[in-house]
Amino acid sequence: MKNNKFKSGFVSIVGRPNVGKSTLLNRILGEKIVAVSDKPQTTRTTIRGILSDEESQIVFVDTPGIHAARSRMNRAMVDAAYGAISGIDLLLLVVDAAAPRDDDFVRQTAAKTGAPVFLVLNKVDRVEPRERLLEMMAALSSLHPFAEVVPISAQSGANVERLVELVRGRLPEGVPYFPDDILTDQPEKVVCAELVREKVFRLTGEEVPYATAVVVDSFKERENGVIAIAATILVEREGQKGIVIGRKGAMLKRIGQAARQDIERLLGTRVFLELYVKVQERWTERTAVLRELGYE
Ligand SMILES: Nc1nc2c(ncn2[C@@H]2O[C@H](COP(=O)(O)OP(=O)(O)OP(=O)(O)O)[C@@H](O)[C@H]2O)c(=O)[nH]1
Ligand SMILES: [Mg+2]
Repeated sequence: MKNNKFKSGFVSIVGRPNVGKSTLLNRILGEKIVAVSDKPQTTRTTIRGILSDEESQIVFVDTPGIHAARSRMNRAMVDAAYGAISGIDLLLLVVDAAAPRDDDFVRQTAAKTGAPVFLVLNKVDRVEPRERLLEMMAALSSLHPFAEVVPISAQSGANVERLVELVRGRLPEGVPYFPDDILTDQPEKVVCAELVREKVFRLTGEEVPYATAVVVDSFKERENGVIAIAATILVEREGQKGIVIGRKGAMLKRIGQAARQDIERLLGTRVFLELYVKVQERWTERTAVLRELGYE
């Protein structure tokens, strides 16, 4: 018989845009449930990813990158990230080890929580030589009494298991918050919408991703086990609609194919995905739409 008591807790993942927070969550869970792209501000809402085993349940909270927000939607994103800093058991403050240091941000963000803070240096695969990484760890360590300073590569997975071990070691005793067989508290529909949105982020250029939202209109399991999903890609202008559809529908087809593959992997079944594109002017500034999309 085990004499260890069950442990559980909430662990928020925060940091600047594009440092690899969502990549880390997907890596920890071993499944892709949140959107990742090489463009900043990919994540728009807080999303919980749940890691359960016999002795513990860790509820990781992925958050939008903290930045100087101007638009209404971006302000809501940053508010959501700050909202995830309090009332938690542990904070993972992620920095890009290959980017210039951002000491004020690190110091101020770490000071905002009452919880212990792990400083996570991500993208160490891009830091050469090793001495540089050690120097950086030493310099950053002096900014806050961090409970741990952990270098990782979310992309390759290097040291991520070790990070999870350290997180587990910090959890208080407690009961599981969620059933042990779910990866996220988001409905499947919402995860699927995110995976479609990710493809728009990845496959289209500069302006379009930021003008895009995705809503799953229907999600039905057919008798043959195939899941039929219909989703609408919202954009702000006609020109953007043209880009998303592409020449003879080529772009929409690529988006659909890539999204379907991810969704099939996640759901473990064949998927029939139908995509529509709709212009909704200035939706990123409209409260009602932002609410409906869960961004505000
Ligand atoms: N080389 C390298 N790239 C990484 C690593 N982790 C993430 N990336 C890349 O960094 C980019 C941003 O990753 P995301 O996970 O979307 O970053 P994020 O912090 O969630 O970004 P926002 O949601 O915009 O705040 C993507 O192109 C990733 O593939 C890593 O360990 N090494
Ligand atoms: Mg993200």
